[in-house]
Amino acid sequence: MIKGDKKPILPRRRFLQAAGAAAGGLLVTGCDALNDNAGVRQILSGAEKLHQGAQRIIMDRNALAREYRLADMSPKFRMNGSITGDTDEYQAHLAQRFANWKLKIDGMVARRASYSLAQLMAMPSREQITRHDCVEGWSAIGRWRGPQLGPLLDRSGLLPAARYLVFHCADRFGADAYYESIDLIDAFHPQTILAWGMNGAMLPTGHGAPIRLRVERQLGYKHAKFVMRIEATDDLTKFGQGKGGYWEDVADYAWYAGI
Ligand SMILES: Nc1nc2c(c(=O)[nH]1)N[C@H]1C(S)=C(S)[C@@H](COP(=O)(O)O)O[C@H]1N2
Ligand SMILES: [Mo]
Repeated sequence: MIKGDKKPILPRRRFLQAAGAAAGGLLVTGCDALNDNAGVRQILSGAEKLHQGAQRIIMDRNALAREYRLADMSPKFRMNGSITGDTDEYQAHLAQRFANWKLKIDGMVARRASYSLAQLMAMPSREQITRHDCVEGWSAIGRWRGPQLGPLLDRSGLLPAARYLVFHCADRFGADAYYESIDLIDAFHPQTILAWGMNGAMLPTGHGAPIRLRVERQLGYKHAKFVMRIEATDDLTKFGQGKGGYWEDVADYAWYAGI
C-alpha cells in the first residue's frame, strides 16, 4: 500500500470473515426454525445424504490404490495387446534405444514441452507395487517407477479450459492408432506416473517402452503403452471415433474404468 493511502475501515479478508459469520448466523437461525417442521427436517437430511454421496465419490477418486510388498510380486507379468510400437518413427527410436526420442506435451497448455528419456529418468520418481487388472480376466502385481504426471503438467501450465489428457501411442490396430485419455483427477492422482522402469529394470519393449502410463485406479486398457505424446484438450470427440480411447471406440469399453 502506498504511504498516505487511506486504510479501508475493515481489511478485505476481515470484511469477508465478518460477512461470512453474519450469513452463517442467519442460516443457523433459519434452519433451527425450519427444523421444527418434520417434513422440512426430512428434506434437509435427504439433501445432506446427497451431499455426503457426492463427497464420497470425490474422496474415492483421490484415494490411493493398494500398494503391495516386494514379496507379493507376480513371478511373471504377462504382456498384453501390442508388444511393440509399429510406426517407422518408433522402430527407429527403438533401434537407437530411445537415445533421440522425446515425449511431447502439448495441446491446451501454456508451454509446450518435450522431454528426453534421460530427462524423465533424472526427475524425482515414484515407485509403486500395484496390481494390474485386465478386463480380459487376469491380474498381475508389478513394480513401476517414473515421474508423477502432475508436476509435469504443472510445468506446462494447463489452460483453464483443459479437461482431459489424450495419450498418443506408437502402435496401431490396422489403421487405428492406440490412444487413451483420462480426466484431470486421475492426471493429478499421486499414483499416476509415466513409468520408465518396471520390476527394478528399464521398462521392457513389450510392456510399453520407453514409457507407459500407470493410472492405478483404473483397468489395464487405460494404462497406455508406447506413449509418444500427451495432448491436453477440452473435447474427446475430436479423437479417434470420439469415445476417448481405442477400446472405447471399437469395443464399447467404458471410458471410466474405475477399480
Ligand atoms: N499402446 C497400447 N497400450 C496398451 C495396450 C495396447 O495394446 N497398446 N493394451 C492395454 C491392455 S488391454 C492392457 S491389459 C495393458 C497390458 O500391459 P502389459 O503388456 O504391460 O501387461 O496395456 C494396455 N495398454
Ligand atoms: Mo487389458
